[in-house]
Amino acid sequence: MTAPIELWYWPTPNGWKVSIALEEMGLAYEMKPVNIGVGEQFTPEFQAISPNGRMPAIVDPDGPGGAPLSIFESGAILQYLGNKSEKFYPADVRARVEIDQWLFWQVGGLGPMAGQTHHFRQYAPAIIKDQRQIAYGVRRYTDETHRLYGVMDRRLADRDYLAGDYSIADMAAWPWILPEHQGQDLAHFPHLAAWMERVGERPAVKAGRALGDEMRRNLAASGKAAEEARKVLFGQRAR
Ligand SMILES: N[C@@H](CCC(=O)N[C@@H](CS)C(=O)NCC(=O)O)C(=O)O
Repeated sequence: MTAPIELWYWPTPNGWKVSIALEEMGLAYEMKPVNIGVGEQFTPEFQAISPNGRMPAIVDPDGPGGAPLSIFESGAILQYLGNKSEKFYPADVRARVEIDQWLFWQVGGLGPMAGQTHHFRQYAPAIIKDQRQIAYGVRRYTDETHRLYGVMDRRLADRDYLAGDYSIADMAAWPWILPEHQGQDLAHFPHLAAWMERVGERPAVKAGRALGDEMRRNLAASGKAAEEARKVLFGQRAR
């Protein structure tokens, strides 16, 4: 029996993409917590796997040729797992290009933009005293997230999934639709709302989304631990 894939993980939207994929593909894995609120992303052990100091990352002890392989960046991980399992990422070039477009749209657009929306709406108010200083950021990223929701809604108007059959593109995007944290109302996006429900009902999505839930801390909360975590996450300069 081969050793399980190591999943270096913390329960956040980027982490959920990979926990959902591993569950969907039925690949054996072992979760290695990376508590990003206390700085575990900066340890030499983790940075040897993920030089950008961000999770998720994986180590497959049974990589190509039987040798171990480590991977950082959620999009690259999803492509690798899709190739390995031969599930949710067909080899046909047209099908694959369709998926890759939406996967890259998520990792280069929806994820970073919605991430900034979270930052300005949820965390910045606890860091910046003068709320006028964050108003532009709130508006800029909330509006951009609104636009991206619209792109997805139009795409899903005549299909059930982003790129043909259910795929790694859906696994990447689903964890990032968090309307209550992003100043959005799904009532304006009926096709996106239906897709959220369709994907969210899948047992593997439920299991991946729940992985390590008990470890999660509300960074927007008051209290010493949340304040310390905000310093770790939002006070970074070159190390
Ligand atoms: N582009 C990366 C983004 C990963 C990312 O930003 N991860 C966040 C959590 S969602 C993280 O590790 N943050 C730690 C930090 O900011 O120090 C990916 O898609 O994997």
